[in-house]
Amino acid sequence: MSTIDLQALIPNNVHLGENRQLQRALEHWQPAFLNWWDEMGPSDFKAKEVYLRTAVGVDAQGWASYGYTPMPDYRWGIFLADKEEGRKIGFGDHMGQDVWQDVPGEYRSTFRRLIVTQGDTEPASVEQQRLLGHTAPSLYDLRNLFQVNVEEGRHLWAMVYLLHAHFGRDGREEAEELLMRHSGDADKPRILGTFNEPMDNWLSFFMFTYFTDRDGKFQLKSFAESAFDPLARTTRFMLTEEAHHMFVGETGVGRVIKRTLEVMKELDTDDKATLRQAGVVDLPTIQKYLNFWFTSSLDLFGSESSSNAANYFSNGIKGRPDEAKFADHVEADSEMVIQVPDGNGGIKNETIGVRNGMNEVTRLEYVKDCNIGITRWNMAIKRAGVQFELKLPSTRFRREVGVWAGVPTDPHGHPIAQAEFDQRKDEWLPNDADKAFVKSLMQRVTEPGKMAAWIAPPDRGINANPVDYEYVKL
Ligand code: BYC
Repeated sequence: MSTIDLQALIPNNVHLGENRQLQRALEHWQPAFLNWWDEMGPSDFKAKEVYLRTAVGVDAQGWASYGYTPMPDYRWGIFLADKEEGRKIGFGDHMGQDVWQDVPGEYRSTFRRLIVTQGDTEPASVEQQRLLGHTAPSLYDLRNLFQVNVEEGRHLWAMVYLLHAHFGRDGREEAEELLMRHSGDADKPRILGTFNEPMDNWLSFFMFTYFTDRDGKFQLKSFAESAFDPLARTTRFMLTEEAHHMFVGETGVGRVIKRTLEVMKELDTDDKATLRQAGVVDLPTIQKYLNFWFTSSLDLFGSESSSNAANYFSNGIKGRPDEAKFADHVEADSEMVIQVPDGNGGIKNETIGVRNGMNEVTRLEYVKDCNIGITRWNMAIKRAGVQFELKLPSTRFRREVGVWAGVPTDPHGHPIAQAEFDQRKDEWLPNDADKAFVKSLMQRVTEPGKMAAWIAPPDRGINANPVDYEYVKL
């Protein structure tokens, strides 16, 4: 097992102390990061003690420690999963060869671009969630928000380490740029669409951690297969932290639904206006938020047919999530069928090479994974005796990237006229009134164990502590 240097200015298990030049470069970037955190991270909670989990190692048994920490003192470090001796490339044209400890020159710019894209999403999400602390529905939720935020900060460190260690001056410049682009900035926005969406309410936060962090899971799993071993090891450890973020999303949405069901039962109604009057989010509105964040996250997988994706796979840069479970790891001539617009308002099948279809393969795995939580939420709705089912919309609905970009369809994926889409979009996606209502519920609750009226308490607290533990000392 690798040794962890926790005393170092930058905690790490990459023997940073043995590479003075790299250490100096990262120590130079560190104040810029802290400055960014100060300006763009969670606003106004700097001095507060938060009950946080901190990564202190990569051993599955005890990789994290829990304790009160003001967020700016969080020990952001560099942790790579342990090296697998003799690891071979598991897919593509270099299959069976030794993995790379450094980036081959011919793939340098591609790796750099992908690492930058991955790195860009991490601080972007912190920026998006910057103001949510002011309207947290409980101290438990406030702590979870901050936990997610500091770990996204650590994931930025993970990518910045790779840029500094393997991409020389270009890498250092890119690392600086990662702190210069900002979510929603008109001049220097974040790279991917979803990460520029505003987020002013906790229902969106829970949908984001359920759907968008899950894209993170699948992209990280694809990198965990990479022939570039330091990238594979970094992302494998990031996945350990990522699981909690999706837990926050799944249980968060589940608790909103639970509370709505309680009030539906109490008042014996499913009338939207009555439920809103009673201060809970009606189920059709939850469906609209789901539609929005799911479809936005679908775009993050890129186009259904992509020569970029084919190159990543052929060259061993990015595999499929859980590559080992596929029968053919080369897919030299294999084909698959995707659905594309036929140009006349219909849908047609198109056969493409599997290599070109890698984004779609990964997207379909993602959709399956998304459905697991939907099934659980629907079970709770059914148990409450309510006739309503949440559903994932079609992967053709409201797309802005890929073959369905800009093609109007209904949530079932049936192509419709633009005029019909424009007329009906308020039925399918949060409209101004929905947004104003959800926002109006966002009132801060700070007494330990108390919850805002629109959300049920969690089943249990963090790290075996009770739900009414003082998770943030305000
Ligand atoms: N918005 O050939 P295509 C996470 C661009 S989330 C704007 O289909 P490709 C996290 C694309 O960049 C995981 N632009 O793309 C979650 C390309 O531009 P260039 C983040 C987009 O390369 C929550 C062009 O369109 N990680 O970790 O096959 C909280 C042509 O597209 C979008 C990664 O994304 C979009 N949605 O695949 C915190 C992994 N989609 O190069 C963190 C790294 C595509 O022609 N990124 N474009 O200028 C990748 O692997 C690939 O870049 C993509 C796109 C899968 C995103």
